[in-house]
Amino acid sequence: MNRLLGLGAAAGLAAGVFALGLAEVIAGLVAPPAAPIIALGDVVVDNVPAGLKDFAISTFGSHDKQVLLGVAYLVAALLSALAGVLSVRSRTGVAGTWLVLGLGALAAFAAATRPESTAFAALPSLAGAAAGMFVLKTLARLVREHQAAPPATASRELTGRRAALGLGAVFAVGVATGGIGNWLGARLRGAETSREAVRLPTAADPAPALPSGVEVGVKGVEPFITANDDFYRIDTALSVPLLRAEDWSLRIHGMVEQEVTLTWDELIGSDLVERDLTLMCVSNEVGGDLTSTARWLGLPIEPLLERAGVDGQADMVLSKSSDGWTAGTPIQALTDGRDSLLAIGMNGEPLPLEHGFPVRMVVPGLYGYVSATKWVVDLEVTRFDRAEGYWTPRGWSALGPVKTSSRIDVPATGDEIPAGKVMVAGIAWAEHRGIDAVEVRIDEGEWQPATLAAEASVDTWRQWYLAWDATPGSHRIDVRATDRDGAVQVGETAPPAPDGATGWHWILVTVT
Ligand SMILES: Nc1nc2c(c(=O)[nH]1)N[C@H]1C(S)=C(S)[C@@H](COP(=O)(O)O)O[C@H]1N2
Ligand SMILES: [Mo]
Repeated sequence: MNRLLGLGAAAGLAAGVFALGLAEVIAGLVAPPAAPIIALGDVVVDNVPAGLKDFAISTFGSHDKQVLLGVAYLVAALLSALAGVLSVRSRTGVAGTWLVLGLGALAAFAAATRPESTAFAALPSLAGAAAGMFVLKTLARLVREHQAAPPATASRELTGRRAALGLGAVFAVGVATGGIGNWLGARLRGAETSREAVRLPTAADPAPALPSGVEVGVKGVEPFITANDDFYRIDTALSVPLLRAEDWSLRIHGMVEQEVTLTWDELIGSDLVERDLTLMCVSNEVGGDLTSTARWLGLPIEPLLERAGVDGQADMVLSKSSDGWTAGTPIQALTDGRDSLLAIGMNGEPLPLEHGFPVRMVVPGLYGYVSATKWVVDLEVTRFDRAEGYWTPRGWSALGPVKTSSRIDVPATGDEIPAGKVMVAGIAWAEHRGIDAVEVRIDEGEWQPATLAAEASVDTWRQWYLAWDATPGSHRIDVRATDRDGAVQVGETAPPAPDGATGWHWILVTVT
């Protein structure tokens, strides 16, 4: 009996892989986000309680999506095995078939009700489920035939070989089609090809030269400019939106005198500016690494809004991505002269696909969740009392100015360091206000002024260091920053939700 159940579970697993693989290929052909695991995962992402999302980001950071997908595949594997067990236990195996159909229908429903869903969204899951039901029935029959054959007979051996062959073949085909489906999906959308063909124009208004000394030259401190591959990534997109630049356009509408549609050709032919700007995630914990700086190339948003003619009653721009994510940005932050951009370039390259290719928003001074819309395709001029961004109904503040803060990069908690001169160093930020001072204290003693690196602009983070004469023993080191408005970094600890973490970052080191 145990052996029967084991074989049943294996048959279920093989059928599950086959069904998902086939669904993946069809999704690759019609719509990548309609793949069953992606569609169901998207529903989970959009509906998890704020606390759980917060936990996932603080625990897994930029890898939260891989973890979620891993869990989803594990659940799918367990349910497939269950379907297999159910289908070998009875002659008809009807319960297993129903389970597969139910899961397929659920995924089809999820895919069909997504904001970016197309007419064919239900197809991958339904076709996958149908194929899965058929394959599972066949495998279950082979398994039952094998179990029914009298032990130690030729027929026992033959049916066993047949069942093993069937299982292996179905499994292998499933894995192969899954891989092909993914690849096909990306190829057919042509996003990567489109990106490779983009030639960024030189900026009409280049970034000001970096002053010498924006880096303090202490090993272990975050580089001033983050390489694209190291740039933190946070978004709700389980499957990265695959847009082609040449198809892109942005619609500006709502409380405006006249709708404006901006095409890619117009955008890339416009006078572009280049700026170094630091991006910060509201989910960043005290001491966290959900912040990066890049040199962005883009079109200023303010003149675009002027062209549309913004109604005096409007106070928000609701920006929307191709996959339906939204951010609500105060119009003031887009029209007060700061470098709010529709960015197309990141450190001299077209935006990487995961960072919003072909076009994203970047607004100095605001957390990403209320401003930095990637894959942006729509700007609706509206009011905060009429519309809200994606995270607001999920427990996050409608407004998200970045809080003045600082972080110790070296040494790190747990480090053992020899007594004598030790460089304590890190970064501080108060985007769009600027950092005026950073102070460090040892063992909760007097605050001592740290030396600040040169300031690139008020919109970027600033490095700092303090030469500390370390004495043997264990020590606690705290840091706090003061911004140009004279506001000192808040010392009371608060979690990221609803509008950004507070508290001083501190570390514990042992000096020998
Ligand atoms: N389309 C879309 N844009 C988005 C998000 C998202 O989930 N979807 N997340 C925002 C958040 S919360 C942050 S912090 C920044 C992160 O940008 P990055 O991934 O390029 O670092 O993107 C913002 N733009
Ligand atoms: Mo974020």
